[in-house]
Amino acid sequence: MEEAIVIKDKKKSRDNIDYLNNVIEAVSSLDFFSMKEAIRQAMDAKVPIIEIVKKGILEGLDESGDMGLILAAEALEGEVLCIDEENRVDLAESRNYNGKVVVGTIEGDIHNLGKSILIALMKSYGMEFIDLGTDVSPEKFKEVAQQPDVKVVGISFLLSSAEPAIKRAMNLLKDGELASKIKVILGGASVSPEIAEETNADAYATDALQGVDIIDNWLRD
Ligand code: B12
Repeated sequence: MEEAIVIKDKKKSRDNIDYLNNVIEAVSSLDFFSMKEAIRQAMDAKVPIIEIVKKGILEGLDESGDMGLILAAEALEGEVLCIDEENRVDLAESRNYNGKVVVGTIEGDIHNLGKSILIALMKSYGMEFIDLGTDVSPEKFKEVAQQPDVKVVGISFLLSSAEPAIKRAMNLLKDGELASKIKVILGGASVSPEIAEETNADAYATDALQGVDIIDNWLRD
């Protein structure tokens, strides 16, 4: 408790680098509550989320490995759920996006941490999205993509055994009128240029930072 007060007192004199160093340190320490606190403080100080991810969490992960990665993604997700209009600081001016993004992890796959990071970034950009969760059937992706305001579908894919489901989903999404209404981006550790090409995906990203920039461009077309 006392420590939290000391940290707050120092807040004004620190710049973004100090906040980011705190995030790196917290992630390296594998202490979940320190991670949440460091992420929250950086957000309160209006350090852009994209920087928190890129120059904080991802740097800290170099030292903390898989367990750090799991905890950090969970911590980020928790804090990012609290982002409101005022805290959308990543962009100099607010952008008028035309359309929503649907995101989900493909059927058979329950990994959700990468998707959470993507959502955190989308939220900080002020994008509207529908999160379908994990283990999402190709039919469900199609059903929701048909909603009139949906313009982008993002599919997360970590398990290589889910490849047949990815292909099925892409067949449904790239069929008929739906194909010209929406764009599809594949993401996650199992994505490859070959799969993206073979399935006619509009884009792929193995990194949420690239992914959010691609989506940002599409929603402003
Ligand atoms: C954490 C984890 C788990 C956790 C998941 C917890 C959770 N809530 O998500 C648990 C323990 C549940 C788990 C279970 C399993 N796992 Co696992 N898991 C991992 C691990 C260690 C990290 C994955 C992760 O969260 N990464 C962190 C995030 C931030 O990275 P990311 O997902 O790649 O996302 C980034 C980008 O890819 C991108 N991104 C992700 N999605 C999207 C989507 C879009 C649209 C865009 C644009 C970008 C994007 O943005 C993120 C940030 O840049 C990986 C190994 C590794 N180091 O990658 C294995 C791994 C993915 N798991 C694996 C396996 C095999 C399993 C199990 C089958 C194990 C088992 N025998 O039970 C089960 C499968 C359960 C299932 N049905 O899905 C294998 C997959 C191998 C393969 N190629 O198929 C891996 C690679 C481990 C290994 N080396 O064998 N796992």
